[in-house]
Amino acid sequence: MTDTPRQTSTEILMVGPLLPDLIATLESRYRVHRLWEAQDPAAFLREHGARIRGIATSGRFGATRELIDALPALEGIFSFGVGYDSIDIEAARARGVVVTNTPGVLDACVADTALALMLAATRRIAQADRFVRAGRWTKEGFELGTRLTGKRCGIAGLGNIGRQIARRAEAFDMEISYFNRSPRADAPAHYRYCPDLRTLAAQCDVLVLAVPGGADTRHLVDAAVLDALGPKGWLINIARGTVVDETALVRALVEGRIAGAGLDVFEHEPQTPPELNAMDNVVLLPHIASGTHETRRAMADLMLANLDDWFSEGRVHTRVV
Ligand code: 8YV
Repeated sequence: MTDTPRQTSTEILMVGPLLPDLIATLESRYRVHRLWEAQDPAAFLREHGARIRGIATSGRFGATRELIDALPALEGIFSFGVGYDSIDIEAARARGVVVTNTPGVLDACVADTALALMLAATRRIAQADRFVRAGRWTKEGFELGTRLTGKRCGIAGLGNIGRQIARRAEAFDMEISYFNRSPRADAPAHYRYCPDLRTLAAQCDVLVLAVPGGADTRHLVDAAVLDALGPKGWLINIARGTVVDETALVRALVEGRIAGAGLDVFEHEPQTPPELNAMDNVVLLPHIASGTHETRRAMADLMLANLDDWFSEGRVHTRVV
């Protein structure tokens, strides 16, 4: 993070705690209000809301219409993360408020995590680790896993992250098919396009979700898609919990209608369905796909560049609206 002159008269509202380094940098440059520490957020907004010109937030904390409406001087919402489904984009657009996110810088790490989940689930890596730690190796053999190399990989959402997942899966000799709103002209010719998700699920061994969250993709993966994936199929989700009907997923796993799953995201984070916590064919991560020192730093730098350049020059780098 580079130093810029202190601009402490500009007031920023931070919705929830971002990285400590990022908070420190923002506090050295702006007058930052910590909404999550306010005992009565509504009273806090009534008192300070009229002076706040920027919101600093993330995919986790978002920005509701109610919050946007409570800030009459708001110019911009600066989010730490690529997904903006938790930000009310229509409310921002209606008010002419700029919204920025952090695309590009996290694609590689998120794709790495997708591959880690694919391997961990099919090869039972987390389960094998638990087996050794429990001292069971000295007494019994460990169950065989499923080979990943050479299997068919179906990717829902061939955006920048989906593309990086496909490249990595190809290194495991996997055949690539994808579902997208429309075929991607820039996709390699040997990637097969599937116009509907159920067909893709029926034609792959591992279905990886890399679509954006939000109303358009809510419960895209339902019981019918899971049944198309079938008892030998694996579901990997590094997108958003809302993309999957979690009740249908739990039922499919309990009934053995799919082989297993690798999940970084959930419908009601940080809650995970208790049934899944007890299953060995499921790998559960606490939403860490972009969680490396390098990538989180790059996300913080990009978010700061958007925020600083907006308040000093009236321009941003990665604008959503
Ligand atoms: C972050 C993410 O963990 O970029 C996203 O959309 O979900 C993750 O990279 C998140 O933004 C932090 O809340």
